[in-house]
Parts: sequence; structure tokens; C-alpha cells
Amino acid sequence: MRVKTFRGKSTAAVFAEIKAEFGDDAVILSNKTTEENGRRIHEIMVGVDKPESEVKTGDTRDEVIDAAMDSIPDWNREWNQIKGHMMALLKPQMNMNLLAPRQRLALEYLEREGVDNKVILDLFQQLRGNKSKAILPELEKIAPVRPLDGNLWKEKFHALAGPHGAGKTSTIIRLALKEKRENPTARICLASADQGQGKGRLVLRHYADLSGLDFRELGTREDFARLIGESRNFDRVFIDLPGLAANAELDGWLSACGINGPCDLAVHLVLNPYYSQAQYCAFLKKYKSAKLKSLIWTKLDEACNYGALVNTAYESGLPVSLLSYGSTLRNSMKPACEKDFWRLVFKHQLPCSDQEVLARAV
Ligand SMILES: Nc1nc2c(ncn2[C@@H]2O[C@H](COP(=O)(O)OP(=O)(O)O)[C@@H](O)[C@H]2O)c(=O)[nH]1
Ligand SMILES: [Mg+2]
Repeated sequence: MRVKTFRGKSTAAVFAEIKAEFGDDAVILSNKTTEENGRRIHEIMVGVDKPESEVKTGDTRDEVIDAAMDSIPDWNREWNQIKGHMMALLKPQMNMNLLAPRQRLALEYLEREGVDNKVILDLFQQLRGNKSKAILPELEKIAPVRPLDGNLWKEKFHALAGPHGAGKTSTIIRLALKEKRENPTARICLASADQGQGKGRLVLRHYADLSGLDFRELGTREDFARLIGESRNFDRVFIDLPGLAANAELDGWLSACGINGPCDLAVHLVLNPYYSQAQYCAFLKKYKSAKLKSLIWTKLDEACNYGALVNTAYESGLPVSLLSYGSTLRNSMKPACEKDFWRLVFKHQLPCSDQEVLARAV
């Protein structure tokens, strides 16, 4: 269906325009009145099933843009077909006989898990002709881990970014509780830059109060400057960033807050394993920044496969730092390690916290 928006001074005028162009074939999709520079504008969006060639198109700026927008889905489909054909051409070059049965089974498994063809081809290149080569070291190069454990990360400020509802606030609370448990004298500050309507800020404050942690609100650039100024009072500061608006990007946002410079900050991107591939691409673009240092995967318990973890590591070049696998705040998160990561991918086995291992042993 082609979709086109008509605008005019009165509904009658707009309908006349629609009738002149589409006759009785148009379906009204929306009809609204807005104000622009004090003038009322009537805007009607219609859909029509006629093929493009039968539809009269004009050449005003708006009409040209409308026509271009209409053809995007076709262009997308065409691009996907081209990619599919390219992969189909490359695939036969992947002579599986050059691999040992073990290597072949692993690649076939990863493909079924949703690991992208690009990654599979890359792995094939590394393994071909060397049947004794183990696949795991190659995979570990593609998806490295760097556990978010105090000692490994020198940065004092750790900010969690990511889409709304990804699990940023919960992860910050888990991180703070873990750090406090392991090091009761640590001076930990929780800071909320999420000033939206959601409950995240209140929840964070509540846990800070309950656990005797410092809490700061970060509403303005001055708040960020103040927090950085008092950083020597803290051993670790966890910052809860808001989900960014549709047209905002992390780098611009950090600059606006004055923290994109040489401050002691690592940002971690919190993601869930069941977004679409296009969505991951969009997130990696939106959150691209020199300050972005790792990927945190939450809601692993809600996924049915884990190819996305491998694909996102491959595309971003970032290590995985944390794995979270339950909606509770305790016993639901673990710093990433290679063993857990690949058990998750190959066996669908969720990580097990040290406390759980202990509890089972007793
Ligand atoms: N099942 C499951 N739920 C989680 C996990 N992590 C967080 N959640 C839930 O996801 C919801 C959104 O989490 P929240 O931390 O508020 O997300 P934010 O908007 O990114 O701050 C909450 O209901 C959490 O309990 C997880 O690992 N597994
Ligand atoms: Mg939140």
C-alpha cells in the first residue's frame, strides 16, 4: 500500500485534492488538524493499493519526498535480496569438507542459533584446512569477555546506557549491592540521570537509603560537574542514564552533560537478547562512543537462543562484561566469564552465581 499525506486549509479542500489524485481508491488512515504559525492546517493521511505507475505523482518538494519515502520498503527488500544472493554465492565456497566434523557441527549449530552469516564465514576462514584447530579460541576472539569486577576496571564512574526497560536501574542496584557485600567499607554513590516520569529514580534512591549508599540526582550539567568535583569522596560511582529520545545519540548526550572529555568514566550498554537484527544495528549506531566500553546482557532467562550476543560482539568489537538472568535483584547477575558465556550459547545454560553454587553444595 502506498501512503501519502495531504495538507490544506480546510478538510474539504484536502478531500478534493485526494479525490483528484486517487478517485475513490484512497483509504483514510488518519485525519487531524494542527496549528502552524497560528494557522490551522488540516492533514489527512491516505493509503492506496494502486501500483505506482497508475498513480499520478507531482514534482513539488513534498511530493518528491513522499514518493521517495514510499519506495523505501521496496528498496529495503531489494537490498535484503541482494545480500541473500551474495551469501548464497559465497556459501558454496564454504567447502565444509575442509573442516573436521566437530568444527562443522559447531558452525551449523551457531547458524541455527541465529549467528550471522558474516560471522560464520569469518570463522570458516579461520578454521579451514586445519582440522585440529579448536573453535572456542576463535570464538573468544570474536566475542571477548571482560568481567565487570572492581579490580579489572580502573574507572571510578560507571554509567549504564540502553533502551527503556532494558534493565539499567536493576543492574545498577545489583552492582552496588554486590560491591557493598564484597567490600563493606567501599564508598559507593548511586546517581540517577534518569529524570523521566518512570519510577527508576525513586527505586534507586530507595535502595541507596536502605543500603547506606550515597545518592545524587543528575538533572543538569552543573549536577554532573558537582559530582565529578566530589569524586574523591567515593570509590565507585554508578550512574543510571535515561533511555535516549528517538533522535538523540549517546555521544551528543554525554557532551551536553560535560562528561565526554577526559573524565574517569566507562559507559556500558545494556541490551536484551531478543531484539531484531535491525534494532541491534540501530542501537550500536545510537550508542557509539569512545566512552562505551562493554556490553551488558540482561533478561537472558527470557530468550530462546543467544546468537545475538555473538553478532553484537562481532559488530561492536566490545567485550561482554555482565550477564543477568532473572528479574530479582539477588542471585540474578554475574560478571561475564568465558565459560558462562559459551555455555549459554552452546547449551542454553544460564550462569549460576557463586552463592547459588554454594547453596547447592550445602
Ligand atoms: N526476567 C528478567 N527481568 C529483568 C532482568 N533484569 C531486569 N529485569 C526486569 O526488567 C524490568 C525493567 O528493568 P529496569 O531496570 O527498570 O530497566 P531500565 O528502564 O533499563 O532501567 C524490571 O521489571 C526488571 O525487574 C533479567 O535479567 N531478567
Ligand atoms: Mg530505569
